Amino acid sequence: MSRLQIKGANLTPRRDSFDPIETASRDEIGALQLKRLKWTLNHAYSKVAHYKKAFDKAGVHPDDLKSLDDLQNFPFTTKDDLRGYYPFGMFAIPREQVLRVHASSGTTGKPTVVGYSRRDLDTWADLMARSMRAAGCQPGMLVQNSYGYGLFTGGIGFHYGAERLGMTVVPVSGGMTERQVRLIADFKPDVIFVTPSYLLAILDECHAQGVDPRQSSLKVAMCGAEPWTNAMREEIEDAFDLHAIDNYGLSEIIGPGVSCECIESKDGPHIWEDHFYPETIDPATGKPLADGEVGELVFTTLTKEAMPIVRYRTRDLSRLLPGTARSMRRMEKVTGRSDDMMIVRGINVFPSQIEEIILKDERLAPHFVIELRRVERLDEITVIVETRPDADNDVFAACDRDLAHHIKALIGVTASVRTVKSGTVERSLGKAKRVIDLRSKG
Ligand code: DLL
Repeated sequence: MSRLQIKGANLTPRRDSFDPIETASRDEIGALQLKRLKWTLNHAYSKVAHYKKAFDKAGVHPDDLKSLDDLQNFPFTTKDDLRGYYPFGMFAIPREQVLRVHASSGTTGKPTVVGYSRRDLDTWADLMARSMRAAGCQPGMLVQNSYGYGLFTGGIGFHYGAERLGMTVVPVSGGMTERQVRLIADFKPDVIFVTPSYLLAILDECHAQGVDPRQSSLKVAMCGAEPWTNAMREEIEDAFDLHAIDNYGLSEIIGPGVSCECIESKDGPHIWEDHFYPETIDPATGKPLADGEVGELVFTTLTKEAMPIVRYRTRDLSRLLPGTARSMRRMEKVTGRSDDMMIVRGINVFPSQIEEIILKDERLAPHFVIELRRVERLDEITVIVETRPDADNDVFAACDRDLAHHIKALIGVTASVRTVKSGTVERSLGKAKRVIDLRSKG
């Protein structure tokens, strides 16, 4: 059966439903970007104290931008810059005209607060609706929205986008996994919006309740908000017999809706370049990289009124690729952040590399955490991974040995492995926490 006809539905969107810019020429896109970039730099410089100071210090003025390449001369914005103006100091319009704020979870230090004008909220809903259409959603479909509602941009961002497209939204939010499974059975949603790791928790619960996930009504899962590999995509698609579509975003830029995969190609998210200008840089030197080279993603907003952002360093590692299903450029699926990277005896290790290796072993489940310890000034990692529920009781020692061997062979690091019983590793309700850093504890 063709992947595009899972459960009998042809989900490829009709070209006449696209926004015109989705099929515009590169010249048209570039011209629009330049016009909007000039506006953004002027808006930021004249309305936000931080940008006035930062541009002046770097010796640049918005009028210096004559071409898109000139953006390279402007300073970066970092999370620390935003934190320094906590809570509302980065707003470019009076607080009274900001209709909504969201904030990052702030697990490390102060949260970062972001604000939206009426026009920003409208743009956001439009871009979410565009993303959903690209993912195979259609007006009239029913969607279970299992992203968390609240300060996190996932739940509410998806909610308004789905309404904008004309879908029926079930705003269940994250958590209460038993109820998630019951609602899937009772309401028969076509689509679920959810983090990939929480979708795995829902899968476990289906098994626990004796529900066959492949018989569910779900045709599409829009997964994002955390790194996940193509191996994980296959795992999810096979388990539920649906299309798992990647969508990417971050609150500082708008939330979800920065980029989204198209169901007909599933080859990395297309960046909605009419609203966000992407660059990649060498994370060590800050030097711009050419398209195709892997580096840190940097985004500049092109239309945001309440909180314009110039050259935001995302810490996400990816590369820019030419458009396929749309003329806007794609980004390679983000499977790691520079701050997730562990350096173990000189070797860079990302949780996603471990995920890929685990998923190749049929005895193991995709539930794992990595403990990082420092022993005599050297970092050591322990991978704690679950067996599949149907695995034999005597496989543990062999799994420990085999996974350690594959990690050594494929990544080059020595890892200890502890294989544990199904259900032992804590499940996430939203973004999974893969690395437990115990280094300060000796
Ligand atoms: O996670 C926005 C979002 C919500 C995107 C729902 C998609 C779906 P933040 O909480 O600000 O915003 O976290 C942003 O999450 O810099 C990435 O490191 C990571 N991330 C988001 N989407 C993806 C993805 C939302 N598809 C941070 N793949 C980003 C990999 C992702 N990482």
